[in-house]
Amino acid sequence: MRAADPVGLYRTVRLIRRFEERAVELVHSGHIVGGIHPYLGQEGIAAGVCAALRAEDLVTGTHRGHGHVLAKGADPARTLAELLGRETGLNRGRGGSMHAADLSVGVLGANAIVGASGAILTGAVWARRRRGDDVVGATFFGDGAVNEGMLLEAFNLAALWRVPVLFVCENNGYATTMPVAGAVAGTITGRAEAFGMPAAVVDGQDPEAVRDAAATAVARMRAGGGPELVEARTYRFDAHHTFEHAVRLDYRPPEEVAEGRSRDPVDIQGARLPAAERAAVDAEVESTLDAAAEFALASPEPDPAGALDHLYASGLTARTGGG
Ligand SMILES: Cc1ncc(C[n+]2csc(CCOP(=O)(O)OP(=O)(O)O)c2C)c(N)n1
Repeated sequence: MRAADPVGLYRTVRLIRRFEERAVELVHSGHIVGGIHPYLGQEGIAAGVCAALRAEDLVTGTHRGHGHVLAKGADPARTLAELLGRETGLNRGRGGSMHAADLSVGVLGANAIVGASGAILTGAVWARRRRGDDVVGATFFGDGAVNEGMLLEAFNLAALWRVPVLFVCENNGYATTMPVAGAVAGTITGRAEAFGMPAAVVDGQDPEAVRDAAATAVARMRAGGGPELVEARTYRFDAHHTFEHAVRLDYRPPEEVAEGRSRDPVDIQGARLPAAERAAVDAEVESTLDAAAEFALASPEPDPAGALDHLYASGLTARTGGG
């Protein structure tokens, strides 16, 4: 678990920032195949929400999911190895960027299907509580998910069955190139309110504001309240996906990007620390990530003979084709 105090929050946002910047470099150098969806600019949301959770609580994330995985406490070295498709990765290189999971810290997985993470988490928390486990969950999704039937069905069942799930909308203003105003009728909080869920808007660039909003909701959920929604307003500093670094898409005015980038969660949180303490955390993060990169790059790729391993929890072997 990562700490919730000002230094701990700074360490988490800085770790995610530098992890993502290094991952982008590894895409450009050809070591990460297929590219990634960078979480740059949105770090304060994962850091703030996960700071309000306990180690045993559950989380699901999105295609832009490394920040959620790291904020919940996954090992950066094994997370990076997963992005690189290595046998030492969180999921032995089978999941990659968009499917990284670490059950040991309650991360049920990033998820490439827009809107799916909310349904998976609702079912998982419901099942664990029926078993008697004292857990709550948080699920992250973008503004692009708020019109997906699957997510709205999850809102309905979570509210009906009072499943303690914090629905966290990361509203970065765009779903790929589609602006929110062109896709979302009504409001995002209004969707939650329609199901009787408390809903709040929070500044997603301020890690402490996110932590406080999440902590308020989580305390109510632990006391027996049902699900809640937080809409964190944020801005994506980089591309939707690293493919945009090769094919520049013209959908965000430069002035808007400059203004969005001017509110940087790393700087907002960093300004709350004495300069020497901030520098010490920066150095610590750098050495953690140096070690992570060395570990990941030196790790072997999975043996192709094991391509069908781990497909079935029951241990059944997949058919190799041909009936
Ligand atoms: C069900 C589904 N529809 C479409 C896509 C293709 N797709 C991948 S990311 C994305 C945009 C998602 O936008 P948003 O939810 O706002 O998240 P952001 O990328 O801004 O973090 C889309 C449409 C998908 N992965 N899944």
